[in-house]
Amino acid sequence: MFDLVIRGGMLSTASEVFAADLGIVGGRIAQIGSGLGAGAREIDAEGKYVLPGGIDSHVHFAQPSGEGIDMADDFESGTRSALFGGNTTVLPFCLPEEGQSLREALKAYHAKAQGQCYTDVSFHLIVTDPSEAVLGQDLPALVADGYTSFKVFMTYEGLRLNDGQILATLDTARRTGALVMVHCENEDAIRYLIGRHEAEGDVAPRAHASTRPVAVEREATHRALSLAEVAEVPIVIVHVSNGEAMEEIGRARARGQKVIGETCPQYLMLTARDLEGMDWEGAKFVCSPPPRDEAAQAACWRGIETGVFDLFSSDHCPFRYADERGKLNPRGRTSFRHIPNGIPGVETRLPILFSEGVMKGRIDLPRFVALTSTNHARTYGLYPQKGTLAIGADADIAIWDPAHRRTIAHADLHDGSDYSPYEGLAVTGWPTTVILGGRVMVEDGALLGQKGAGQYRSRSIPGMAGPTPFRQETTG
Ligand code: DUC
Ligand code: ZN
Ligand code: ZN
Ligand code: ZN
Repeated sequence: MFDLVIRGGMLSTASEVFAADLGIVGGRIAQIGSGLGAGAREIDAEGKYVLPGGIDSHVHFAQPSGEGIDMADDFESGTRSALFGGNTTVLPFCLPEEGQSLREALKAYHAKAQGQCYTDVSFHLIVTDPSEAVLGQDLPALVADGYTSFKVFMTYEGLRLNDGQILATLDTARRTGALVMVHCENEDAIRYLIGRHEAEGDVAPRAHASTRPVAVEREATHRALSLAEVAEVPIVIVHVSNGEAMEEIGRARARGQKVIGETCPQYLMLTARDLEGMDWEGAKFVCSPPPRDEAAQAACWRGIETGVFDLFSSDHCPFRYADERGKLNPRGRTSFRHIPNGIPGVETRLPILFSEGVMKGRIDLPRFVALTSTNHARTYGLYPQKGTLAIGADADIAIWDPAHRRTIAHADLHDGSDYSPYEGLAVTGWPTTVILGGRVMVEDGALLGQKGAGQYRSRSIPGMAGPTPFRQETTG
């Protein structure tokens, strides 16, 4: 007897689509096949797709964002929104505050997440202080404890690392097997452009995009890839926004480098013109890198189709729009430079790619599953426990109704922000039932699960569990 049987659905993994029933026992997938025996509970999935739960490996929840600014989501609202968008695991960032060690910061993030989550959670570590003690002792100990990925920034005062610091961090990754994600934008070039625009009185949100042009991202992408080549480590280039940065990734791969590329919904669906809205409304679309133009969108779609991108993540980084402590903070009203960077999107990531990608015939269902779940698990050390439908894997499942049509409206979403950048977008297909570890959390769009059902998950060394390890054993 199964605890739960999902009957009559069309299953998809990252490699194949097939009709089958799926039986769950003890929170794990116990059997996949036709005519399975009875379950204590049964779900009729006739006419539906049964997919591995989405894994969003790039989200920001409850992250301190500077004086007077609040992030709109804590772990409760952020994971609830993720869940309703078909996700069962999210990977937010742990950002140490001034003077805090990574270990102390993690303690604080665990405390914020404890008992609050609707999805499983794991943390990336943002490295802001690559001192000898951090690189030599703290990080290796944290990797051994299952925090196996770091993020480094090439932009933002207070976060950015210089090339030597990035190399030193990459070297720690080389020694420990951790994986480094890089935010690629040239801070000095941005500073220069901000100075020019402000001197001309060009301070509206649109100037955010003008001061972070493609060249700034392309150069930093090239530099990050070169540093990874020198350090002989794989690297993740996060939130790639345009074709020129993609070409850098292609060239590095042609040289034999292992590069994981990530893009996000904003680079497929938005352009810099969205930053031009009346009365500072463009602030709603301020994120970094900024959305670009139609040619960049088309390039990113090509990257989704052809494999330049392995990961499609939301980069959910929510601030409230009509809020003194959000996008419309008093200083942000004086210059785009003070508008917090980031937009919400954890709930709309999967429906947008399903509708615009799968339903419009740009990608097939296995590619959708790879981009939204399997590759995230493989890349960050959660596979094969997560990211696939296989016997023994966690029963983390999203049941998609491909006939469900809706127009995205923030009023229907579950995050803590007060707008969606995709308001008014018509989509076809929605994950109407979501199952976490065998528990039905959302059914036909209604919340059944309890907060706290989502657990912290430690991770193994990235890439090692997949069929193609990132680092081959070298002989001599
Ligand atoms: N980088 C991110 O990854 N997210 C939001 C803002 C940023 O610059
Ligand atoms: Zn970033
Ligand atoms: Zn200008
Ligand atoms: Zn981000």
